[in-house]
Amino acid sequence: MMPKLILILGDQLSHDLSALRAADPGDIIVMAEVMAEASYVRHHPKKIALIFAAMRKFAAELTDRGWQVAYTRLDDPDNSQRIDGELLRRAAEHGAKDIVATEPGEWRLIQILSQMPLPLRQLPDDRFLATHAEFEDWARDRKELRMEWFYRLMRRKTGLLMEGAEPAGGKWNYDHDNRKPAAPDLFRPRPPRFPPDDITQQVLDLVQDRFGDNFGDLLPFDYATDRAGALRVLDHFIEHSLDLFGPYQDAMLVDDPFLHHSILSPYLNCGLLSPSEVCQAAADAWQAGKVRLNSAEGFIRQILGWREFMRGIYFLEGPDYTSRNALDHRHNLPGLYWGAETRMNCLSHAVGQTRVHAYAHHIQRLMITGNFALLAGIDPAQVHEWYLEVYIDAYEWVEAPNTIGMSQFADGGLVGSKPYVSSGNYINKMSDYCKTCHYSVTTKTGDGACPFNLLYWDFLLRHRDRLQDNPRIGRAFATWDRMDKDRRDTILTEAAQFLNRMDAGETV
Ligand code: FAD
Ligand code: DLZ
Ligand code: SF4
Repeated sequence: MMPKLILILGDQLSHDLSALRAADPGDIIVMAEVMAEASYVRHHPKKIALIFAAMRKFAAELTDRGWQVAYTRLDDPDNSQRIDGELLRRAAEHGAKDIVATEPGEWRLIQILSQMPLPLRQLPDDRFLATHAEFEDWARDRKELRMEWFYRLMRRKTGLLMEGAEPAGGKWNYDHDNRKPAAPDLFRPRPPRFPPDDITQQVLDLVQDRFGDNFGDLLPFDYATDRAGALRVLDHFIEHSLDLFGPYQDAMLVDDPFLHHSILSPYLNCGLLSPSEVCQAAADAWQAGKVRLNSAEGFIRQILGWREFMRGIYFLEGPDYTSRNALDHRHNLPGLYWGAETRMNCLSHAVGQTRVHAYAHHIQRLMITGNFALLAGIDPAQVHEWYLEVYIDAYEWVEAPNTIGMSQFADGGLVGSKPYVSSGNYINKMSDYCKTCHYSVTTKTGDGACPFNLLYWDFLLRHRDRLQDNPRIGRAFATWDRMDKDRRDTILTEAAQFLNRMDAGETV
């Protein structure tokens, strides 16, 4: 029998992948490190290293299980440097006429695969908990798509944290017990680290050589690169961090980039862990009395709710979603996002840790880098590209709805019911950044005024027509209207001056 080709992409490293389940003995598994994928944006070097090292180790596991794997390394002389090119080359090599793939997580690659000159079946990616059809059915005829309602559907579907038809403890959402600031604590557990083995070291040398100029520090590299390591990270999180995840999930500290976060997105998103096993582990820990319910529920909601909801939106909205710009924002992304000096301590730290770890937690992404870009009116396409480049867990299906939708409101309110904007006050409440900042968070205008304070009003006023009737943000306009006219003029003048300095490339 003629063999089929079975494609496995760098973020599909799961042994129960639908394409693998469709494989017959004798089929050829195709995996390829290619420049087209490694350079469609200038990924953080740690992201490329994680994917290549994990791909090589996954391929070795498949070989051990008896599969025939045609693996292309980036520097193989015959590498066509494209996924479609490698499929065609392997098809010619093995006399294969059919290809089976699991649907990629990006429209760009779905289109490339659907234009192949050979018959290619794209199977559903059933590692997710909701199918496209389920999300479409849920979304159809709804005036507003709100994560909370979708999440309840998913709780019922999976039975996670359910007591019969009722949510465990009587409530669906325990967020009011969360959102506490954190104090520095030397004894807070750190995620496990994995010193590079030989395979990872070879990849690190390659990545240093080929992608060393991309933004971000390649070394030290201590992420896990196989399923066994990813499982250790999961166990460690459940054992040591989950119990306090809920209360401190919105907190930010200069000296602790990880706090009680799980750092599981790198592994979930490349396939080394499945969302259902991670959610189940958290539910089991609560059932065993090891962690509080508000933490287990808050954590499970991020995966069962937000992660699935974001994927649903990406596939519902189609390929043009990433070019939305509902607020018509046009400023260029300032150099401070690439590490140019800034006096804003919060941004300096959020970008700094992103450079080092290719990681920032949700509130840093949303309320520091995202908030500033939104307030300053940065072109959302540039913001989207930045997030896709700099984070180790960034793939378009999850990054785009978070950036274009939740963070930049560029979809006009599809993902979020209001723009996530705040003045410096929120940042001061939830972090220790302001204590050592050049700017003063309590100063609203004049010398040393925190830029978030100025830009917050400038943003609201620029979009007054759209926002003043929004029940979640409209009240701010009453505060503005009560302000003294001179003060209002000063705020808007100083905000404009700030943006001019930013656009001119001055240190702000
Ligand atoms: P934890 O705080 O421990 O949360 C547990 C898990 O929940 C995460 O691993 C993740 O899988 C899931 N999760 C939490 N929030 C979200 C969310 N909003 N959307 C989807 N999943 C979520 N997440 C990505 O996985 N890839 C991205 O490219 C990405 N880009 C983002 C861009 C912006 C502008 C914002 C605001 C958020 C983005 N997120 C992204 C969501 C979130 O910030 C990360 O999932 C989270 O910080 C990953 O760290 P963690 O594993 O320690 O998460
Ligand atoms: C992100 C990425 C990178 C950096 N490199 C590769 C690669 O060389 N080969 C591969 O198969 N996949 C890679 N990936 C992941 C793909 O870009 C990813 O499958 C798509 O973006 C869809 O999510
Ligand atoms: Fe950021 Fe303003 Fe606080 Fe400085 S004072 S850290 S700019 S919020």
